Formats: sequence, structure tokens, C-alpha cells
Amino acid sequence: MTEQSEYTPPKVWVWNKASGGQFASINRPIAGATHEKELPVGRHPLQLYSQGTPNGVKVTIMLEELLALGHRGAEYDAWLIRIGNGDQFGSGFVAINPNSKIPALVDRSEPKPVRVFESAAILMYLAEKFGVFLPTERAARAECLSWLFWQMGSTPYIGGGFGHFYAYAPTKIEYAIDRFAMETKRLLDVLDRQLAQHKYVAGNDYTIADMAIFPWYGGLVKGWSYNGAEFLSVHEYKHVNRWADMLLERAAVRRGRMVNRTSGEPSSQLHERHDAGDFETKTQDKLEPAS
Ligand SMILES: N[C@@H](CCC(=O)N[C@@H](CS)C(=O)NCC(=O)O)C(=O)O
Repeated sequence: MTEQSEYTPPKVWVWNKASGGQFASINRPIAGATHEKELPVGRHPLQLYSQGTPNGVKVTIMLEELLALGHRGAEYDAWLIRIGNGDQFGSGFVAINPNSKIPALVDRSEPKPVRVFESAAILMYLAEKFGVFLPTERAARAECLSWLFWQMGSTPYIGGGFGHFYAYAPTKIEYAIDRFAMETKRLLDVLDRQLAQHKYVAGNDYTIADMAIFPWYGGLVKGWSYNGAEFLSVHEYKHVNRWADMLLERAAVRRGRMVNRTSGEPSSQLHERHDAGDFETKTQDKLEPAS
């Protein structure tokens, strides 16, 4: 095992130094706003404040799917919250999500604006509001919600565990990488076995469970996350690969992946979405002067 410097935890932990690593500047041990900043409000019923990370993309896929079905009430403004710049600690954002994480949604079509935070809560809220992508029959609903919450419970081990120690931590710690690579592979195998038996995650129908799981687990097998595809031998999960490719054939999934995205090909980044036509005219390749 790689040599690690000895660390004896003090009796009481105190925040007296930056933690190091890629997200050191936004990590703090206290909640609440760091600065006053109102959130902008657009003309649509739904106002989304987010960034195109896997948790953000779940919601933009759902919104694009709802619009594809013709639900005009799902028209939305997607505002960019740059988490690397600390926008999630502005007073307006903290008022709609005291946990200071994207995504957060405000539904202004209700008599009093409704705030929703936590991506699964947002998916459920929209599924219930529009009556789609969440089965109503009790057993099918239980299966869908089981997988939805499997995603919510499991992916911190992928993002905060594997991704953090494999890609972002200032030193490579073999013990931590082993522990979370093992868990990530086990989770991929759980999903692979389910998808060996079912077309979609929760059965024959496409649901919010697919939308929640795809950006994380689809992202791993498609090699979008942490440069970890080869390390994790993701080709082994052939049913997850089959399912991810099938979802990528959906135009709404492809659009959802573009919204609030700040990395990758400029033509794939739509920093803010205020109109369906923005996908054609406002991607970064169209906004940035050609170099
Ligand atoms: N359980 C939350 C997790 C949200 C989350 O971790 N969001 C990250 C981006 S993917 C974030 O906003 N990080 C900013 C920070 O930690 O300060 C959800 O599913 O909505």
C-alpha cells in the first residue's frame, strides 16, 4: 500500500485550514448565505436554478421530456448557478435551498410560489404535477421510487467517494480509492443485473428512476465522469451500456444534457435556457466569437 503520512485526529476538529483538492474554495463546515444576491426570475411558470452536473441534468431531462409530451406548463427558465464560484451561497439561492446545492426549482404557477430542492423531490414534484413518468399503480410506483431512492442513496459513494478520491483529492490514497472503486463496481453490477431483466430501470416503462440514474451511471459507462471508465472496466456492464445508448436516442435527453452545461464542446453548452429556440441559437459556439 502507498505510504501515507500519519495523522492523529485531534480531540476536537476545528476549521483552521483549507481542505485542499479541487473544491476546497467552496467547502465550509457551516450553512447559510455568504453574500446578498437576489435570484433572477424569467417569464415561465417554472424557474430552475442549476448547473449541468449529473444532479442538475436529471431535472433538465425531465423538463424537456415534459415539453416533448406537450405539457406547456412545464416551460421553464434555466438560470446558471456556478457552484465553483459560490453562487449557491447567495441569499436568494439559500432561501430556496437551505442546503446550498443545485438543482433548485421554484414553481411560480401555484397561488404562492413553491420551492423544491433535492433532485429526487423535484422529479417527484414534476411527475405528480403533470401526472407522468411515475406510475400510479401501487406496486409499480413502489418499484420506481425504490430505484429513484437507490440512486439518491448510492451515488454519494460514487461522486463523493470514488470520484473525489480518484480524480479530485490532492493525494491519491490507495485505501480510499480501493474502497470506493469496489462500491462503485458493485453498484454498477446491481444496475446491470436489473437491466438484464428489464428494458428500463423500473420495468417496461420509462420513469423518473431512469432520468435520475442515467446522468450518474450512464455517465460512468459512457466515460463522462472522472476519466474512470477504463479503471472501472465499464465495458463489463453491457446492459447498462445498452440502456444508456437507448436513452441517448431520446431528443429530450440530449437537450436536457445541454442545459446549464459549462464544459465540453461549446456546441453542447447552453448556459441558460429561456426558450425552446435557444438550443439552436444560444449554445456557446454561437455566442462566442469564432477564434
Ligand atoms: N442530494 C442532492 C445533491 C445535490 C448536489 O450535491 N449538488 C452539487 C452539484 S452536483 C452542488 O451543488 N455542489 C455545490 C456545493 O457542494 O457547494 C440532490 O440530489 O439534489
